[in-house]
Amino acid sequence: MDRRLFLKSSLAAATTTAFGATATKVAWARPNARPTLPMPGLLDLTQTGRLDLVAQQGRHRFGQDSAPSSTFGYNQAYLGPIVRANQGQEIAARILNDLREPLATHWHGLIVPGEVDGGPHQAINPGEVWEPILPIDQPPSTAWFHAHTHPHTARQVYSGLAGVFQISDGRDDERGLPHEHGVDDLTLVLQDRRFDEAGRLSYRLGMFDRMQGFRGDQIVVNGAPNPRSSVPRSIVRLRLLNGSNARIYHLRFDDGRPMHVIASDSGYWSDAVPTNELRLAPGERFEVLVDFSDGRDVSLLTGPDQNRGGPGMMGMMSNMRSFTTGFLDDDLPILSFHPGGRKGAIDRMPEKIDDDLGQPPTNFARKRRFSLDMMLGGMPMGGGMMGRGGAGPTMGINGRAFDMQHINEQVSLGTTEHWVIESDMMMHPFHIHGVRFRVLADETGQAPRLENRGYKDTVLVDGRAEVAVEFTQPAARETPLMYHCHILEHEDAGMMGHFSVS
Ligand SMILES: [Cu+2]
Repeated sequence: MDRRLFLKSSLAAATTTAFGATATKVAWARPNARPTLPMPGLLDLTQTGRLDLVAQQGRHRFGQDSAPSSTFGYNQAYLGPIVRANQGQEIAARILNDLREPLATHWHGLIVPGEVDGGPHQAINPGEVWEPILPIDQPPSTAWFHAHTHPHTARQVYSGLAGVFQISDGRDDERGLPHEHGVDDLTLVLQDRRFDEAGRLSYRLGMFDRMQGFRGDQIVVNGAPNPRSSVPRSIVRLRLLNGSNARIYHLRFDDGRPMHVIASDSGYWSDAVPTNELRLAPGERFEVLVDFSDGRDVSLLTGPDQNRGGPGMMGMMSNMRSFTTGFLDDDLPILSFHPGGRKGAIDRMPEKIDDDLGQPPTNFARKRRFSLDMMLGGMPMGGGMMGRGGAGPTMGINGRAFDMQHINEQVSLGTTEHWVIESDMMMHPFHIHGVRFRVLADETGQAPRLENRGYKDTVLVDGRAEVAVEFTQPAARETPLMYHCHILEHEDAGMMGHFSVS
């Protein structure tokens, strides 16, 4: 065999081993073949107060010409409906697990007691039903729900078990916000995926995926790769959810036009704040307004995700680094917008959105420290890193992998605490269940960066983040609340803990 050919084929084999599937750009990604943006139906609970979900297996075609993929979804083949409830409602939910494996369904962003939170302690068996009552007692926001079955969260979410949960107070007109679902109010679930040659969804974990979290080379929006969307020539609201397993998005428009941020995870900001780039970590949500009144076509892109590990991890894995360049270093198209002839309801950018957020709390009942640890055991490619019987690396918090039987922290109900979260080697999005918090400090070392203004439930820890957490919901030891890294492969590998509140 010719030496260059030999090198090329052994490189391809090594890449396949390291990543699982090779990165295949499929034909249906051509711009002229781009699908129309799907918009899941709105399941409006504001009159009924009842939420019926069936977790089911399905077959979903990601592109028009692609072979069907085996997927999971809630009430549909892939993803779930967009659920809308009103602030002050009590929702009677009923979730039937029609899969052939256990499933826990967590309400990410709902500030509810531990016994209805849907963490790993509340997994239901195939054929069984879970009926939590959800008190919706929090400000309007874009939350979501997704699989949280330990240690299968990453695969289950990747397969499609996620949906959006909007909380409304019916005051969008007063705020001057667009609110016609699917017209000038678009909910966008951003996910990166890999596909095989036939366009079928692929989730084969290589070593890098276990270490750094799984990243795909194509961005799928609401289940369609790189779609196109017709929008009115006016102000349009985008509700953005990062529903990816590990990718951090750096969102921007290809013509540089601003996004005006009006809300983050847990509610509105006081003012619409313009920015040209928005960082969106796994689990985070933002609502932005975009002005399409000039009628010009424009595309939303994401810049490279650099979260591949710092010097420590890269030193250890440096001989493999060349395999991770390539698709991770490129801009990726997400979604193109095509303003049509019609004008929407809102043609003026609102300035004031909601009440002043006020300063974060300064009085704390307690301070706790959490270090997010990739416990690699100092053995490159060896036993330590491939612990857990060779299934992958072990990860933990404060040196300890998640243990269903061991409650890590006990918190007093009604208190506010100061949590300091630290990371090395990589950035980790840290999510706390059943609460909202304010970010006191982050990697900027001064005032928190734009993304960390406002109330949140997930914060990207780049070295260090400090948050002020309000504990308003009880959680018994049998049904504790969770805190964890939202890189789902890290969570499954043990970077998670749980706490009771009483
Ligand atoms: Cu992590």
